[in-house]
Amino acid sequence: MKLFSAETYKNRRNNLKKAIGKGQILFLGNNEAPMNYTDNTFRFRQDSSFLYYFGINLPGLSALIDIDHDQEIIFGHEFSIDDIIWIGPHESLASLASKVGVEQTISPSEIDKYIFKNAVHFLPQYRFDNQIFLSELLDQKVSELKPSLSLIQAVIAQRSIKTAEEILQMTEAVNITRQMHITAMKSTSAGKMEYEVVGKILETMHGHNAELSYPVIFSVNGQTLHNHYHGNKMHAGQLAINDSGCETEMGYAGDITRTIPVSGKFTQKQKDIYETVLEMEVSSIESLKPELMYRDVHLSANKILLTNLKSLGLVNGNVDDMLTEGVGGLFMPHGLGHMIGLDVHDLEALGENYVGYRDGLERCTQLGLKSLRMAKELEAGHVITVEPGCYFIPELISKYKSEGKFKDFVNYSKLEEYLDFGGVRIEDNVLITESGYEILGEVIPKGVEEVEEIMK
Ligand SMILES: [Mn+2]
Repeated sequence: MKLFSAETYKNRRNNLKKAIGKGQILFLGNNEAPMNYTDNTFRFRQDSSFLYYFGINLPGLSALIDIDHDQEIIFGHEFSIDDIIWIGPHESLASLASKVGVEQTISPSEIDKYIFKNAVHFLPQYRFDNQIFLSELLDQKVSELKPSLSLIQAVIAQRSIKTAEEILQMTEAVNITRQMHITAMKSTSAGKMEYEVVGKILETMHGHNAELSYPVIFSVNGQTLHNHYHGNKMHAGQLAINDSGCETEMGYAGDITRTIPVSGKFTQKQKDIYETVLEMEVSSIESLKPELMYRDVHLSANKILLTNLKSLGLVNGNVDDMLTEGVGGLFMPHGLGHMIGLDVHDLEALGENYVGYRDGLERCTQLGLKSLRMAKELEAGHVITVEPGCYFIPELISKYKSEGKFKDFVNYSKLEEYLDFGGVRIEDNVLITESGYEILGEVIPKGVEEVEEIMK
């Protein structure tokens, strides 16, 4: 099992203890999740906060930091001979625990002897089995469990700032993801099925001992933002969106999107939209630096979108007025990006608004802005995705047209020509540095000529 040094985990826990001050902190690791019956399970994925503070990538664990008694305990079973018969010999839990700087391992059945029900901080639980476990442990109804706000905030503050060893992991994730994207570019052609390309993407990924950080989005219907259907035959003249990324053995994620022409060559009409999105992406990235509010970057990207759509005759009017009205949401109904780290949408299990918003910065309800997961000021050490897009969603266009929405701005008759266009999205993962930014990983082709060259 790949682990950072014991010092890394100890330092992380010590910083957390300082932030929380007193009481106890309980972290629940994940359990195996049954797929169709108990013994047939989904791929095991450890909880990211558990990984961050305790590193051990095994099911059935929980861990206690008792600040008042200066004690750290990992609760879990040692492997029995029955386990070993089925899964083979394993390093003992006690030995793994000592590698992450924890000297005490205790059977889970003892946990209630160590927990002070009124002094224990815990995070929001997204898995039902852990909700039930906590409910029974603390004698509270599931609906009445109260996660600790101070713990949520402390964990977010800590995990948001990536250290050099984490950046190495994330760079590795992006570099494998890059190979997945180059494979997709090389294996896409007219007449093939989408799933054939998805198969190649997965083959490349598994060949690097990586796993998906989220389900692959590969589709000629890119206007559907999270399209996991891969059953279409691809035709010349279509665009395919490939939004796929992997996580390393240690759980750090990459999240990259490229949009490619099925035929290997962009048409002029596709280029117009593609280069608009590319301009949004590049200019957003180039503006990144600490203290910049990410919501402003989202809005600047929208401004480029509206300016270019205006020159294509798809919208008319004053661009700033359109920005205020939220016209951009019709074409880009999602946010510019999100934090990324051990989770592909990093830390969202703790509450999206705690991650991307702050006191005095409320989430806007306009289409587009309402899906902006990261709005607050950037800090050195943040890693975020920059992923502008432009989509033509027939159902949304026809709804807005029939409601007369944005009728002073949107040229609905010209939009008729784009109803079968699909969509374009381009995404990179970017580290905020003291002096600006750094795109993680080796360059992944995104210029029109570069993409066409690879697809030749
Ligand atoms: Mn993303």
